[in-house]
Amino acid sequence: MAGFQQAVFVTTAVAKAGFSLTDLPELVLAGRSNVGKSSFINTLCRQKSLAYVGKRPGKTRYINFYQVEDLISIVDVPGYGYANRSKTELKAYGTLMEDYFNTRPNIRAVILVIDSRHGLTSDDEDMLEYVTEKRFPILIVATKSDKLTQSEKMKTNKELQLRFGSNVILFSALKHLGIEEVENWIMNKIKT
Ligand SMILES: Nc1nc2c(ncn2[C@@H]2O[C@H](COP(=O)(O)OP(=O)(O)O)[C@@H](O)[C@H]2O)c(=O)[nH]1
Ligand SMILES: [Mg+2]
Repeated sequence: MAGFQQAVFVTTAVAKAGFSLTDLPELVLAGRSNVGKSSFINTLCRQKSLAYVGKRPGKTRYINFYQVEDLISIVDVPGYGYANRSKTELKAYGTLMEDYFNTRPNIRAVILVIDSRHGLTSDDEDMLEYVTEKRFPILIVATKSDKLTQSEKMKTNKELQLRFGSNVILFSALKHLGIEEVENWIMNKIKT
């Protein structure tokens, strides 16, 4: 497996009817809005603009489906924790997420992308609880680690490892750190 270089964008879904028709093993990417999910996808797939990277904290309301050859489907679900969401928007978000998690039989693992500077926020804890209940393998990717000093990195790593064991990887899209570890983790969970 020569990495995820051959990834392509498949489709964007605003609702259940638009979900990708693939039956490939599926990897879900979840995280707060603006945490660096799009940058993570681009870095993992060694592409500059496969996924849209926002300049300002954005409201990505849609589910984006990507595919790596005939191996794996990568699904970027909408970022949460965006402050100025109306009740209607929050309800639509909940429906879309429920529809996604309840209708996809091939989900193999969930990557929860967090900000390495902040650890898990209460929104992250909610998401973690949600996917833990569904019994998916979970990887914590702590991104933007380039913003940490060496000693902060060690401290963060230690804290996260105490809780999540080997299912933690410090990552940086900017410095391209953690890519191989992530690839290995994914391949281990995907192969059956
Ligand atoms: N320093 C640094 N900035 C990052 C990193 N990953 C993402 N960013 C920045 O964080 C902002 C949000 O990134 P984006 O990938 O669009 O986040 P998303 O909303 O979770 O998809 C952008 O300004 C990125 O350039 C990283 O590893 N290091
Ligand atoms: Mg994004």
